[in-house]
Amino acid sequence: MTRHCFAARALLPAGWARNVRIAIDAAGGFADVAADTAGPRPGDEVLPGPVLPGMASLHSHAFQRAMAGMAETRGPGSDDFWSWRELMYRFVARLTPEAAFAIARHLYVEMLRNGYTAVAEFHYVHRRPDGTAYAAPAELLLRHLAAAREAGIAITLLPVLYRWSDFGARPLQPRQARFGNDPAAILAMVEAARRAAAGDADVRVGVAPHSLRAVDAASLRELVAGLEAIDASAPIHIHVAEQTKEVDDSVAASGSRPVEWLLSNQPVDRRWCLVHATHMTADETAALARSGAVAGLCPSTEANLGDGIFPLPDYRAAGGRWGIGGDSHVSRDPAEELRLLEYGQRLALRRRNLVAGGAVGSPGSDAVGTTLWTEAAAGGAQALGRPMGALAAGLRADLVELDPGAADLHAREDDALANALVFSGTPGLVRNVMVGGRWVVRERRHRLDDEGGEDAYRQALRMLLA
Ligand code: NGQ
Ligand code: ZN
Repeated sequence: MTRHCFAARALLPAGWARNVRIAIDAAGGFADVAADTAGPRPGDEVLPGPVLPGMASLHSHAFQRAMAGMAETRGPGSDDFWSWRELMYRFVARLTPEAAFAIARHLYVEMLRNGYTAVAEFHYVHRRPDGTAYAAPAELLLRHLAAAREAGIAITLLPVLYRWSDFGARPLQPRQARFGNDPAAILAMVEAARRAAAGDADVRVGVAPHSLRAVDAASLRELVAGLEAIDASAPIHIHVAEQTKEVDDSVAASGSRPVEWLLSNQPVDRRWCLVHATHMTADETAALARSGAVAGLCPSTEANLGDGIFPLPDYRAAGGRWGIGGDSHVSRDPAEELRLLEYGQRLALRRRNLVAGGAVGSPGSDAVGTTLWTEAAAGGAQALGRPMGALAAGLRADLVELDPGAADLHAREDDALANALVFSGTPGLVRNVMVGGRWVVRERRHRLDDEGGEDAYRQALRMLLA
């Protein structure tokens, strides 16, 4: 049966609209979204607060949530991305399937509360600490599916191919033993995840070659061809050019920069998400934009790890698509990620209001908050391979209603609402969240609040941090 919500104000693909009547079908999709209607009809669920499309987080390593704040003490040398990675490896060595589940479920509920309705889980911890396979090789991957289902967030599962420790097919180091696999093993995980999720409209499965450091050219070709044979439009995500060392090592190994190499050696198109892509030349920036792929920007993690600043104005000017990811989850709030994204550009360029105005696929708005939310939601949807990212017929019914009583939204309309969401710096402006037609957060409450989800997370922390 079709039901209806009535939103006094909603952010539609063409911009903010009033008196929006939203029809939701029995399968959890938007059947119709009509602006400027006469008003709610009897039986409509009235949403007095501003309504926005649900946001996708296009890059997550869920287990890293439990490390947030644990790597902020100066070590013996000069700390950087690579010394952070050593701490992360020590932490991941203790991860159990039960802890992975408890952390992911806790994280996904936190994300929902702030307006994320879907996540791409870039999952590479496949093996036991000693490097042997679990009885079911997709054990840990499928724990994330179970966590997403209990939380009520949509998920795109991306089992990761991690074969080598560096360019030149260097063997894995002992602390990377939990990650290792070959393309056939990853494709078997894709099949296992697809079986576990059969018929579920809120689950998608793709793959992630970890990086050009961790995957050689032949393995990458084999993985992509194998995935295409299973699902020709499935997402493919890869970390690329996050650190200048990777760029230098890539040039030393192949004569090409990482993004340059990918664009000339792989069929990079709209299925692909290049995560970070921080360090690009002007030619790479324009070519990536033309490819139709999504740039996966993770502003809070990139700041935390000292990665650098993505050339977003040039990339957008060339028509580039982009979205946001929580990555190591030092933030779980899309408004905060978007604010940091714009602020990084302001700090680098010493100007203001940089992510605004029209871009490919969006009429654009001069309001930065509206532009950031609209473009990140659309790019995130593409990267997840999930019909979402806008309030529009045919897409999954994912929406976020802000608190109509919040002082920071008071006496504001339209673009000023999105600007307040992103730039007022006030957390907790989200009140209700719907995923695939189901309310998962109501009046800021989640079903698991009363069911001990927090206890399992605390237990995992005690074990991991002991
Ligand atoms: C990861 N994280 O896979 O968790 C990586 C670190 C690596 C980020 N790049 C490991 N932010 O890239 O080798
Ligand atoms: Zn990552």
